[in-house]
Amino acid sequence: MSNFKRYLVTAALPYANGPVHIGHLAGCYLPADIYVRYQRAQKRDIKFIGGSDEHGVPITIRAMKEGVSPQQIVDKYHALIKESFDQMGISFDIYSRTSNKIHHETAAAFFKKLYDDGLFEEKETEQYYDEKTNTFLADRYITGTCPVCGNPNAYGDQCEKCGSSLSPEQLINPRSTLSDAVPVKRKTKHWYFPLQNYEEWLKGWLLEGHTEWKNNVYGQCKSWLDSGLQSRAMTRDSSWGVKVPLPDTEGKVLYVWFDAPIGYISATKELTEQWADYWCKEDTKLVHFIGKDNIVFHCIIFPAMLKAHGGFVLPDNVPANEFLNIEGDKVSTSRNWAVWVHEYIKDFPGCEDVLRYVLCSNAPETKDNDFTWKDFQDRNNSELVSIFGNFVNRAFVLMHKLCGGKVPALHADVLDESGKNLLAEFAITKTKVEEHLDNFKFRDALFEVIDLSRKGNKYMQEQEPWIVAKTLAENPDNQKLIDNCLHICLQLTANLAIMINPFLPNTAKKMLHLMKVVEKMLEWENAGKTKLLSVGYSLRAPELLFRKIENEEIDAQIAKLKAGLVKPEAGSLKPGNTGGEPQTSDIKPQIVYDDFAKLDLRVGTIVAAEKVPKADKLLKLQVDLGFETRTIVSGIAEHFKPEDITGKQVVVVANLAPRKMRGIESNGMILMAEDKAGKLHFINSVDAIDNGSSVS
Ligand code: B3M
Ligand code: ZN
Repeated sequence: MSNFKRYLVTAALPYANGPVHIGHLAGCYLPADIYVRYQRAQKRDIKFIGGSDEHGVPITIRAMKEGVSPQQIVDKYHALIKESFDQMGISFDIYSRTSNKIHHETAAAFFKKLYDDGLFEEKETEQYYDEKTNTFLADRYITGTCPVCGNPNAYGDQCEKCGSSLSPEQLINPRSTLSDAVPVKRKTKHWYFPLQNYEEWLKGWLLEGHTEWKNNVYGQCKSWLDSGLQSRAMTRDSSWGVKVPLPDTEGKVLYVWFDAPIGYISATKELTEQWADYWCKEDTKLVHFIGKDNIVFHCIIFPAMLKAHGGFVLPDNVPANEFLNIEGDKVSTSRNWAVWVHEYIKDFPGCEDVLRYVLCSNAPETKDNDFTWKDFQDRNNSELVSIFGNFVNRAFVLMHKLCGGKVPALHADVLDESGKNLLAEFAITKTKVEEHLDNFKFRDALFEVIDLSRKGNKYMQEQEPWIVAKTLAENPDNQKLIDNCLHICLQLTANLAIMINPFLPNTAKKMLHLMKVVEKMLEWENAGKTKLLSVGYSLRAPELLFRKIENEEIDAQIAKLKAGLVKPEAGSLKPGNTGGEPQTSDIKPQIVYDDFAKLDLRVGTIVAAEKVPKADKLLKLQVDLGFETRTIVSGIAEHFKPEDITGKQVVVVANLAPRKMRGIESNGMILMAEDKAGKLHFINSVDAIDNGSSVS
């Protein structure tokens, strides 16, 4: 471990075709960040590399569907993703993007070197082509009827209904998802990288040389290698991506999985002139943090590319995580079953560390795990608030009450066993945390830190300084017992700040503030020390580190998730939020008829309207639906006066899960039109319609 001079840590480059969700954080960015913060605290020479993956079919498809250019798509999502990472404290040294010039140059030069060395195979094949949109179609973008189960919406690579894996040729009535055209076969030439030539080398380097890798990673690699590798096309027909750097290759770009990992190299180049030290010197420890769907690319294909090119270090470890499900169901961006990071930050301002805590303590390190809002609440309320936060708070409250607001002395003459044991725990915990972090066991490491605070609570409970205080009149010497207890608890607080810092950096900062010490104290070498705060030093008044999370907040999140209210796009009208900037051309992702059929839309008449106190945007409406009158809270107060809208007819989403806003339960949502300027309008019908009529 220590024979490495420098560390290079990468986290997978997310596709810039949508926002990031908490599964992304748990799978890769959070563990990477914890690892990096820990190494930085150890004063290691380390670079943390990230960026957006801005090429590939998903981005061009998204652009086509939204009627904008791929550049517009990646600009929008790169900015959004970068901001989410910033706010969650993912402390990249650089967060770059693969549309940068330096990346195009680096990736093209890499390809050219392999080409010049004669390492590619050139092959002409027939591929499906959409003549309406002039695009070659990746298998995923062809649909048709499954020959196995008859599902009319099977994909060219797989039928999601029966699970059969397919090739486009097998589909009955194949159609392009882009234009509905019947795809035709066309000849095309591509450059293939013969992975089989690296099979023996990979077996030695990985299967024999890296038996220490996580089981899930090692196992996946082994099964790939055991079933034999094949040539893989490293170019594609597309106008979006890194142009193939060879003559007469108009309309051809590098395969996204060829260029994206090279993005780690280009971003390092962009970051520092010393980039080659990190990439080319053997005493660099290169670690790739990724999710499990990226294992083969990082453990087999990219290392083979690096090996073929020569001159680069190879990954020392690839600690991939499994997936995080949400409320028992797989994350699905198309079904909008996800908790979006930018939404979380809006809904729980100042609670970034809580999410970091929950995602780390429940990280899918060895198997898929489940995130539930209830568990989120429980972990916050019964661990962060009741154990860690409570310990620190009690130490501060009692120190102010019983020790004059200063760090009391430690009196060796009355120091008892439990005090000695707890002091010894500081260093023991430090060692355990180190061992876990060095082995990428983030949950276990975090558990040890929380456990140390649990021990602190237990110690305080046993010592009962508040009871001892009552004996002082009779026995003034007992102040020494109080001093010892609080001295130890405060030194423990300082240790907790250091050890929690990689996990919950904002919390560590707050603790520094309370203790009035500088950031330097957080250096890892200080962990385990028992004299971090000087005797007599006065500390600030207590402030709570964490707040309780209420049932209502959790219910609202569950309702929001279930009702599909969390939309990644701006511009949609939601209760309590009258749109962002309206984006007329920004059509949401396609839905199927079944999605639509779930909505129960009804006509209703607004029979009463009033302002919601202390909420500028909200009106509380009574809407007569014919069969009942509902209370609906709507974010339209800036657009209409209550008296102007009574009697108006509206379309109501009648089966939307109830949601509490400002303490009022809203039972549905009214629909309105929003113009370019963001102004809302009723869509009026000349005829009055019976309330309760359904709209479809
Ligand atoms: N963009 C795939 C993904 O987000 C891909 C990772 C690239 S890492 C070089 O799952
Ligand atoms: Zn099928």
